[in-house]
Amino acid sequence: MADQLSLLLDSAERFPLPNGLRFSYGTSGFRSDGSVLGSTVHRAGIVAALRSLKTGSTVGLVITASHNPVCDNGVKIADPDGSMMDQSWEPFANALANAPDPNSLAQLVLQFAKDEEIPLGSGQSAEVLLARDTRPTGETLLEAAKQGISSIIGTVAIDMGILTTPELHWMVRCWNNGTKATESDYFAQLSNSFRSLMELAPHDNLNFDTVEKKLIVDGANGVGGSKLEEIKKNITSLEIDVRNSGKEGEGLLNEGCGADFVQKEKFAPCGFSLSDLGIRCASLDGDADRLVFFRLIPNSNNKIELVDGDKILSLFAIFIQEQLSLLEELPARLGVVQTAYANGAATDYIKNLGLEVIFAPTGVKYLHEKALEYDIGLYFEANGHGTILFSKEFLSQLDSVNRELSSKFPGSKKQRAASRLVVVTQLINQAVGDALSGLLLVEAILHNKGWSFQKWCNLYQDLPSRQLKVKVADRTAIVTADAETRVVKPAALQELIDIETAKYTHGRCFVRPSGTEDVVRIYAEAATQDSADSLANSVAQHVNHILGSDIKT
Ligand code: G16
Repeated sequence: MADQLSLLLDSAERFPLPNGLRFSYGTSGFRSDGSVLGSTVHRAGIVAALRSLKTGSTVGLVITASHNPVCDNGVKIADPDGSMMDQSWEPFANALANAPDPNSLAQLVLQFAKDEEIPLGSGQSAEVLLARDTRPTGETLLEAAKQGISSIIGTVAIDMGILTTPELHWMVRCWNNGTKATESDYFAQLSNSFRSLMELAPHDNLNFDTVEKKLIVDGANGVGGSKLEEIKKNITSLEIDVRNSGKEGEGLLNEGCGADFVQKEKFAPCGFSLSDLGIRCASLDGDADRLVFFRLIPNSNNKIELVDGDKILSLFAIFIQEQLSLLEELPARLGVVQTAYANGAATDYIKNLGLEVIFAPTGVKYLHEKALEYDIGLYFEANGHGTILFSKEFLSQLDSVNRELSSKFPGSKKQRAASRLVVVTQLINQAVGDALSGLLLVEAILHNKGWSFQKWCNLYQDLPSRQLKVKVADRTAIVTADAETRVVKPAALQELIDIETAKYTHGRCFVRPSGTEDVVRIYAEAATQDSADSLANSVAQHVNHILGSDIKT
């Protein structure tokens, strides 16, 4: 233990806590300006190493600030199954990130190891897979993470390179399932399963719309564009044109582009113009864990028709439900998880499909947890972050049904439905929301259904909505409840929101502190766009008045 203590002290000495700053493991790990994150990432490395020791499995650590501006950076930890780190470890991660000096840091580690019965210094080995996105501060922070990891005796850090967040999560899951998968395995899995699903499209549907082969993808000038360029080399049935791929001269990460910009502003990203009218387009965020689709509206100054996470979710739900309806021998409990940001029209639509819908607070870690309660759990945030989870039991039943049908009734409708489901389980990234795997699944489903983009858009009409953000002195002054639909502190704010909301037909409004930016977010929905705008604005004024702020869209 003496060796362990001195190793920790030496290492921590090199990464002092910046003066006057506090760090908190938020919606998606630690985030801040990249230049102040050295100590935080170093300490996150220690947390990851301990997590690996505790679980006796490989864990992951990824350095990214996803949709945030290029000057920001962040770090998140992936658990052995590829999901976000168990929330019960967040208080320790927070305490460690804010430990004032090496001594208190080392004491926290030793005490936590004792409390959690972590075999620290016992000779047990541990392993952390590392990745980062393309941010300029990434390389230095990666080094900080490596040093944090190697300050726990017996832990090995394996650098997997520049990856999307979902790639790293997927690899962690594979490594713990016995396959030391690399990036080329990821590319192969996505392109092979995409091809298989395309080939499983029914040939007997004469009512097919023509599904345009061309797709333009906005890569947010992040890490996803170049990965998609690789994947598309093995895909012939789609013509993918990647824009904002992060190459020299194409623009800044997430600036005027990317899924967050497209979904919130409802404008085409930079690099898109009138010559793209009529073409199906998609947008990834900076680390390619979010996905939305859109199409330019003619004569509208670059306004777009948006297909957000809710509509992606609806498409996935319909497709899975359709396959299951052909397979009465495969009963499954399907559940859909959304957040308060889900458009009211989307929730109604999914409920009308006969599906169970439940709500979770913002942040995939919360949605993922709920989706695990079903045989098939589909979750999506309106911002395009989501995936589909299949329980182990369901997967094994599906496998045996598929084998039996393939041997007894090859080529039958039922057998093809079972095969489609099998391929969906391979194409979708079950570790975490993944824009690239989601994008290919959308494309393959549209092809299977013979649906044009228009038909998909027409599934239901979104209620008009508006999102605003307000910079406040202390966003933590807002405390919410009921999956963020109500403010419990300050209580006066909720009373004002209720009064404003009651003024509008189909009015709905909530506010919440962001977990990734220093702002309070406001969401409003109403029967008309003017009403949604006006509701959002008046609530923003109240937030402004109560908390002292500065309104931003
Ligand atoms: C992260 C989470 C998302 C969540 C978003 C919310 O996104 O991964 O699940 O929806 O934060 O951000 P905020 O709390 O600021 O509204 P990302 O893409 O930045 O990792």
